[in-house]
Parts: sequence; structure tokens; C-alpha cells
Amino acid sequence: MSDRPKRWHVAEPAPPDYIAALSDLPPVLAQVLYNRGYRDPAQARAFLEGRWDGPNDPFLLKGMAEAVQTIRRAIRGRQPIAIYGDYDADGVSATVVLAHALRAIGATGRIHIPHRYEEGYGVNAAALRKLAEQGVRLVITVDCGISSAREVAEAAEYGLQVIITDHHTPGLELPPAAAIINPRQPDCPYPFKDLAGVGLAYKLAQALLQTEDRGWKTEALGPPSSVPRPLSSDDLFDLVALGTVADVVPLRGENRMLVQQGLAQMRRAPRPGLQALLDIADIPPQRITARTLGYILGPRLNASGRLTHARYSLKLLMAETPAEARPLARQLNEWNRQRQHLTLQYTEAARQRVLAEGIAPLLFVASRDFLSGIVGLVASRLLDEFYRPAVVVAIEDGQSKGSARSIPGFHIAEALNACHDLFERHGGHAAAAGFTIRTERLPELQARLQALATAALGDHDVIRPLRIDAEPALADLTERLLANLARLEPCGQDNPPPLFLTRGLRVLDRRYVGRDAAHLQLRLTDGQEERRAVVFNHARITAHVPDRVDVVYQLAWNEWGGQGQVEMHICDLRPAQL
Ligand SMILES: [Mn+2]
Repeated sequence: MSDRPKRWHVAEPAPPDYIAALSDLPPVLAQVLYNRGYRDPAQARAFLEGRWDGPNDPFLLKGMAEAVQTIRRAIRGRQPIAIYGDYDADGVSATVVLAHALRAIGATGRIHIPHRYEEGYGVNAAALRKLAEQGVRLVITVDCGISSAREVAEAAEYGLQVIITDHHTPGLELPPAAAIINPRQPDCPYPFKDLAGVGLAYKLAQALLQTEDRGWKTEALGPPSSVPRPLSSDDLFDLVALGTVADVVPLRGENRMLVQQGLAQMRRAPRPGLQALLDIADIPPQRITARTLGYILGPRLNASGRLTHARYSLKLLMAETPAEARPLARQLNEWNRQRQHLTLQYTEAARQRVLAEGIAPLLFVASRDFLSGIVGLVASRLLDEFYRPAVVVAIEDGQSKGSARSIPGFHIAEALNACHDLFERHGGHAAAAGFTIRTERLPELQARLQALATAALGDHDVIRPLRIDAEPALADLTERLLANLARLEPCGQDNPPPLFLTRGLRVLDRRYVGRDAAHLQLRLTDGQEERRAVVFNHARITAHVPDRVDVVYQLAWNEWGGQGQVEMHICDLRPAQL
């Protein structure tokens, strides 16, 4: 819980006929569905039951037919194909998805994942040239490439074809590729725009394997040594779920379906690499949730690319036996610990700078001490604490690398586009982006971004909104309600865990618990009912808890001491307004 002020917004109550139409559900759950935008009871039910009029036909993606044709032609001509991936969990998952699909249809070739520090983000000319020298005639990018017009044009000059699959916001100039698969490009009719990089790799895999099913099998002759394993695109759902959650794209529509399917598959039979990571974290596969992907598996798979090279994560996800997976998982776990340590250290240095220099509309911290693989995490932490767009830069001689995170109301990728003349390279989304810049241009960048943020957000205080779903009484907070709320899973980006407000509670008991007494445990009552509540990491926050409080919280199940009970996890707390 952060100590900065938050603005409480309680959702407008759903109309009585809506609640009545969903009378088999607890009213609190019906209200949550209404708040999530499912204003028609049938829609709400479909969301809850995971029914969905998908999956969408992959050929609705602009460029898909050309991509499939080009890939088939390369396979027929026995031309090696390269997959050009990215070094984050989304990019690595996408690489593995496409590798399995290509292998299954008899393609041969290579995989290239760039080195974050030696090559940088995206498609680089030297790597393309090297692939061509190795005999590759076709390169397929996953999770990158949309901002690499120059490199793709240059490759065409020496006869290297490129297919781009990328979900990042296209810039002004699209690369002259053989095909571009990106639902955000102009006039792509694909109905769902929020697939991750791995989601798009999956759609390409689906298209390739689907055309295979249409009886084109005879065209896909691999070399005699490679015996393609039979593969259904459904076998790849676990990887899709992993990259989708790790990349923090909205868990709605097609993504919700993909993540649900992937979680079910992982719980049944996790692939050896994921099983090995779960073993180290002591998590039984049956208990995997979207949070496990976001907070346990994702960070470990990201750690290799942040500190050394993402190929170790690639090898882990490709591992076919536990013996192969275990040492890799241990290594990733160790890198993740180092990553955590660096994140804490840099974040503390950055917040000291922010506090010393005054909190501007946009936070901008640049340092020679930062490693560029970590700056994005620091920007996230700054945003969490100060609720401002945050740009964090690792200064290096010559060229520096930065990472930005933003809040609603300030589209950071567009802000970077507006400064495009300053960058060597840049790209991203509304809420997260990155760039490479000549170091001497940093002061101008800071001034221009500051001006853009001031114009967009104004000088007034930007206060984090807490979107509260409902105001239940303590008596409503039951095991049955919690079980019903679980039907909203997988929760995450754009489908957050429900948030509740209960007013006028009396504090019966306060206890400091956990290491360094970091957490505060309360017993709360409304005069009739009593519930346990926890404020995690209260220290910087609630030095004094008054006797009567209004609390905003999520519901959780606590099984400590062998006895289960519903528990309130407090996100914000105020003296009761009587
Ligand atoms: Mn991505």
C-alpha cells in the first residue's frame, strides 16, 4: 500500500433489472460484471462462463495469406527460415511457438534472439546480414520489427525476405516487408487488437497448421533427417498464456480465452521447463493462476535477457526433459534474484533524486550507474509510487537507452513519436515504451517530454484513482462470494481483481506481523460481524490507524493455521466519515 493520496470512485449501481436477470449470482458479482462493461446480462454470462464467439480466423489478419504463401514457398524450395525473436518473456514464448509450428510443417532454419546489450532492441542490420550469410533466405520476426523499416529495406537489397509479426504500435513508416502481421496497422480487419507478440505468433502457427490440415501436407517436405512431430496449435496455449500475461496486455476477449486455455493446460501437464521453474518456487502446477505467470514465471524468464542473454530462457522453454530443464531453471532463478536486488537499489536512488528535485508532471531520471535491462522496472516502480509518467535512462558513452511507463491520459509511444527526430530508435505502447538516443540529446528530450506531459496532464495534481466495484457489508464477505468472484479469473490487466469499500468499521485489534513487522493485521467489526484484515507493507503508510475506519480492499482466502477464512487485503484506509 502506497502512502500517496488516492481518489475513491465508487461504481454507479447496476440497474435493478440487471441484478434481477442475474439473480442466480451474488449481487456483488453481478455489480462487478456491470462495472467491467458487460451491460447486457447475456454478455455478462458469456464472459463468466468463458464462452466466446472465437477464436477468430487467423486469415482475418491483414498479411496472413501472403505470409503463409511465402513460408510455404520457402519450405518447398528447401530454403532455411530464421525466426527473429525478442529478449523478453513475450518474445521468447513467441519464438518457441513459431519454432514448433515451423518444425511441424517441415521447415528448417535458425533462431536469432538479439543480445540486449550488444545488439539492442528490434531487428538490426548486422544480424540480418549474418543470417543471410548462413544461407537464410526468409526471416520471420516475432514481437518486434514494426519499427525497423530501414533494416528491412536494406535486407531486400541483398535478397533477404522478411515477414513481420509484431503487436507494437506502428510508426509513420511501415517496413517494406513480404508481409506484415500486426492488427494495429491501418486497415487490418482483425476484430481483436490486443494480442501480445506471442498471440500473433500463435495466429501464424494456427494458419500454418490449419492449411496443413486442408490437405497441403505433400508440399511440406523437410530434409530427410528432420521428422516433423505432429502438432496441434492447441498444444501451444501454455506458451501463449505465459507471454500474454508477462507482456501485460488486456486479459479480455481473445486473450482471456487464450490464457484460460493455457492455464488449464499448464495445470494438467506443464512442459518440463515450466515444471522446473515451478519446482524451485515450490508451486504445485494445479495451483497456477494468472498471477503465477505474472509474478513468478514471467520475471524469471525475463531475467536472462535483462542480465545476460535470453537464449537461456529459450532453451528452458524448448527443453524436452526435466534433466535438461533443471540447471537452466536454477540459473534463471539466480539471475532473477540479482535482478530483484538491482531493481531495489536503482529504485531507491531514483526516488531520492525525484524527491530532491521536486515531483514534476513527468519523472525523468538518467544515471550512469543504471544497467539498461533494469530501467523499465525502475520506471514502473516510480509510476507505482508517484503516479506520474516516468522515464528512466541508462546513460552510456555515445548512445543511451531509456524506458518509459505512463498513466492514462498520456500516450507515451505517441509522445516519443512526437520527439522522433531525437532518437536512434524508439517504439512501444500507450503505457510502456523504450528508446535509444545519442547521449548529448538527453537534455532536449527531457525538456520536450516535460512540455508534452504538462500540456496533456496539466499542472494540477494527478491523483491515482481507485475504481471501487461495490460497497458490501461485512456479512456479505463469505466463502461463497469468494468462490463466485474466482469466476472472474484470470484477473490482471483490464480485468483487475474486484475492489470493495466498507465504511464505518471499528478496529478491535492491531498486530504487527511478518519479517520486520512489515504487515499490519487488524480485526474489524461493524457491531455484528467481524473480519480479519491485513495491510501489507504498511510501514511507510499507516503509522496511526484510527479507531473507526473506511477501508478499500480485495478479498482473499487465508488458510494460515489450518483453518480457512475470508480475509480483507486493504489497499487504502481513511478515518471513518460519519
Ligand atoms: Mn511484446
